[in-house]
Amino acid sequence: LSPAEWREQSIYFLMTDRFGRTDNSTSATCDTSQRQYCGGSWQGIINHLDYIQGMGFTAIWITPVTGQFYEATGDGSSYHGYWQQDINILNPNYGTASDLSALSTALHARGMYLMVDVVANHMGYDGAGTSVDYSVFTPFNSASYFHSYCEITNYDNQTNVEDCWLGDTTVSLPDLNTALTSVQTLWYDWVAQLVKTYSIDGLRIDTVKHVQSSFWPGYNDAAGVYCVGEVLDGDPAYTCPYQDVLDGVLNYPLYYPLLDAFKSASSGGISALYSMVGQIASACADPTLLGNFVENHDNPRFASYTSDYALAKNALAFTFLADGIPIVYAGQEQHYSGGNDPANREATWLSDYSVTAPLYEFIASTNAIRALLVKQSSTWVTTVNKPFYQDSTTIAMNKGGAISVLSNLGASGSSYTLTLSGTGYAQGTSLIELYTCTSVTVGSSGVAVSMAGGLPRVLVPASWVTGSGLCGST
Ligand code: ABC
Ligand code: CA
Repeated sequence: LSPAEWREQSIYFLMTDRFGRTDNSTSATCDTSQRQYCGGSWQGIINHLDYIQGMGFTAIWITPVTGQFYEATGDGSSYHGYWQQDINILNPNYGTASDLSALSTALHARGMYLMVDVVANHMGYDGAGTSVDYSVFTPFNSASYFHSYCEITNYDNQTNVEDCWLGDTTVSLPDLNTALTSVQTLWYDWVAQLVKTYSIDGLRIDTVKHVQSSFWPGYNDAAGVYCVGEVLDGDPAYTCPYQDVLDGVLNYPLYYPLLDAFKSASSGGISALYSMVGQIASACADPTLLGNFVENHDNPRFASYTSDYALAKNALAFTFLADGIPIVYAGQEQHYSGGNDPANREATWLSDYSVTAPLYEFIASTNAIRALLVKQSSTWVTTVNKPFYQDSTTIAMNKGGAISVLSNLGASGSSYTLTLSGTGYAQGTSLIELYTCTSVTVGSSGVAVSMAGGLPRVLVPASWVTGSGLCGST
C-alpha cells in the first residue's frame, strides 16, 4: 500500500505475544513483570479480528516476526520479538509461515491491511557485548558484519548513537555495520522478500535513529510499501529530517506535549501543544504521513497518569483529528493502566475483549467520524491542520473544514457554551457536532459550541453527514 493510501487508514498496534491466543483463552495468566512469553499468536489475532474491526480500525501493526533466542535472561525473554538471531525464519512461538500468511489473507478479505515491525539496526544476544559468539546469527554470522562493541553513552553524539550498541550487559544488541554494502544488500533483499512473501502492506521500522540516514532510502524503496520509522526523540528539529529518508515517522514530537496537555485536568499544557502542531507542520516534510499515538509499548499507558475518561478521550480524539495516521495500542481501549515497560504490556485477552468498554465505544465513534471526514471531503486527509483558538483549557483546530474542539477540564468539567470565531464558516451555515449529533447554525459572533463533561467536539457542515449513516442520516 502506498503512503497516499495509508493516510486514510487507522492502525491498531498489538504485541503478538499479548493480544490473542490460539486457544481463545481469556484467563491464561500473563504476569507482565516476568517478561516471559504469554502465548499470543498469529492465529490468536485472526480469532479476534472482529474485535479490532468492530472499533473501526482498517489496519494492524504487529511486533517483529523473525527468529529470536528463546532462553530466559535477567532481562526476561524475547516475547516482544526485538531480539532476533535468525532473520530467515519466523518466531515459532507465534505460529508458522502458513499462520502468518493466513493472517495477511484474513485481513485482506476484510479490506484491512497488515503492517509488520522490522529491525535492521541490531540482533539480540544472551550475554554481554564483550563475549558474543557471532556464529549464532543468520545470515550475519561473523563479527565482520557488526560494529565493534561499545555502549551507547551519549545521546547528544550522533556517531555514538549510530555506531555503538543498545541493550545492556545482560542482553546486548549487537549493532550491525549498516555502512557495509554487504549488510545493505542483505537487508534490502530481505525486506523486499518479506513484504512479497506475506503480502505485507506497510512496515514499522525500529530504532531508525540508530542507523545512518543514508541507509534508509534504499530500504524504503526495496520494501515498496509505506514505511513509518521509530525515531524516539521529542524534538521536531531532530525527528522530522528522518521523513526525508522514510515515508513517515512516529509522531514523538507530538506525543510529549499531547500527554502533558491531557494527563491531568487543567494541566496548563495547551499552549505548548498548540505551538507544537505548527512546529511539526513546518519541520516535517509531510505531517499528514506521520504516525500519531498516545500510547505504545515503550511508554507508560495514559491511564497510569490519570483515570479520568474525559481526558483519555480528548487525547485519543486528538490523534485521529490532527494530521497523521492514528495508532491505538492494544489495551488502550480497555483503559489499561500499566506504567513503564514491562508493566505496559498487559494481555488484551484478560479484558475478555469487552466491546462495551467506554473507550472501545469511543474509539468506534471516533474511527467512524474520521472515516466520514476521509469520505466526504476529498482533501481532508491532505489538508494541514490549523489550530486557531486556545484558552487555558481548550484548543480548537481546523483541518480541511472539520473543526475539532478539545478540552482538558476532565470529566468534572461544567456545561458551558464556547463561542468560536475564526472557524471559516459564514453566518447561517448549518453544522453538525458529530459526537452528540447536535445541529448548530453559525451565528453573527461565530459557532456556539456546547461543551460538557470535558468531552471533545467535532463540527462539520451538515451536508457532509447527509447519506453517511452517521447521526441517523441515511
Ligand atoms: C528490556 C526490558 C526492560 C529492561 C531492558 C534493559 O530490557 O523489557 O524492562 O529495562 C526491546 C524490548 C524491550 C527491551 C529492549 C532492550 O528491547 O521491547 O522490552 O527492554 O533489550 C525500540 C522498540 C522497543 C525495543 C527496541 C529494541 C527499540 O520500540 O520496544 O525494545 O529493539 C531507545 C531507542 C528506541 C527504543 C527504546 C526502547 O530505547 O532509541 O529505538 N525503542 C531517550 C533516547 C531514546 C531512547 C529513550 C529510552 O531515551 O533519546 O533514543 O530510546 O531509552 C524525550 C526525549 C527523548 C528521550 C525521552 C526519554 O525523553 O526527546 O530523546 O529518549 O523527551
Ligand atoms: Ca547502529
